[in-house]
Amino acid sequence: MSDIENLERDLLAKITAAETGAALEDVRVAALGKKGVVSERMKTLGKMSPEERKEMGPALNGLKSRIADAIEAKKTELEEAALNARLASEKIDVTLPIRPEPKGKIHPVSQVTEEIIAIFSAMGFDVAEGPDIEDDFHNFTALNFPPDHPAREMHDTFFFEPKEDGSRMLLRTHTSPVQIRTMMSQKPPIRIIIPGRTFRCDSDQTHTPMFHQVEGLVIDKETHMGHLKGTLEAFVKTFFEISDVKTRFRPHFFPFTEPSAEMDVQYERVGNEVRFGQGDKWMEILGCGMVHPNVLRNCGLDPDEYQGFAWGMGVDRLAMLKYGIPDLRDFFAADARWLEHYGFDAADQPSLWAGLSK
Ligand code: 2U9
Repeated sequence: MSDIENLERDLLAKITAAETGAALEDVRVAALGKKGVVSERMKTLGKMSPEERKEMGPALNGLKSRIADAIEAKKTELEEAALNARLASEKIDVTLPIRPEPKGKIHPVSQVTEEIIAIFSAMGFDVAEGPDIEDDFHNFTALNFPPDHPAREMHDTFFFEPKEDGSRMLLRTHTSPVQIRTMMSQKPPIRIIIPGRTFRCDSDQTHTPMFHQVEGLVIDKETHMGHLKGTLEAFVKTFFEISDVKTRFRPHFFPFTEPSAEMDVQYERVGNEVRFGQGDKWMEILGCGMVHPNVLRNCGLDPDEYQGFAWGMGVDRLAMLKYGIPDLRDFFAADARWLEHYGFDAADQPSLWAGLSK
């Protein structure tokens, strides 16, 4: 057997024996590196006679390329083996029950917020968010509040200390500034809902200084009250999980919508329980209206081209109504026993296909 055949057999045996990428790299350097055995042999070609070179040239080139191919093939084999080993070791059985049992519950406010997001997401709405600390323009002026509107006064709004220029930042009294920011930065069509904390200087059995809202906004061409009614009626049916329910829209006033309305839902009280979709009483659920032309103009939109509707609802109150929770103040008392009773399982994410609430 020729010298080259012996060398090839020796190198192929070393390649086969390499068990790791590092060992294989050592074999490669020892064979094909600058001072490797094959490279050293190649260097001898220059000193050979033309006849010798004619024979040894192709033989050495063939050896070099077969060794390089064998190293490449072995490299792929080692990588595949490593990946398979990793996949086998990281295998998990997702059908196993959670152990230990999860501790803690999802707060009804978080649960109801997620339910509302699930419903409007299915209708094609995006979720938008914005800062809790706002300026007067985004919280009031852009929303068509006149300069002397009572809601700007100290008894309603938490103001910060005035800045050097006399302007005062404030804790947003509603999530509506987020709609203003969205309209000023995005081109219609806009379909958003805005869940978030809001703040008003108010505290009694039915009011807390911090509460939660979800507001919504649709801006498009040729939007009208029919779209508003259809959207909100569909929401109420899905949220309260009733297929048939009467609603009524009572005229109201908000500076940012014209016309404005409050939406009432038919209900009946059975013992301590509120049952929606039956009876002859009316419960106010949310406020709504067509976006005021001044608000559109304040955001750089032409009211002759674009119209829209908006609504706002209190999440805390909706949670009390849906889940029969009697006192609002308990929501924020951080009482673990209350949460154990009224809270929700973390594994039960609300969705329209798997059920909104368990
Ligand atoms: C823009 C234009 C219009 C949002 C709206 C209401 C009606 C409303 C209350 C419900 C219960 C607040 O939590 S609550 O006390 N909200 O009645 N909100 S229309 O209208 C907007 C918002 C933004 C640019």
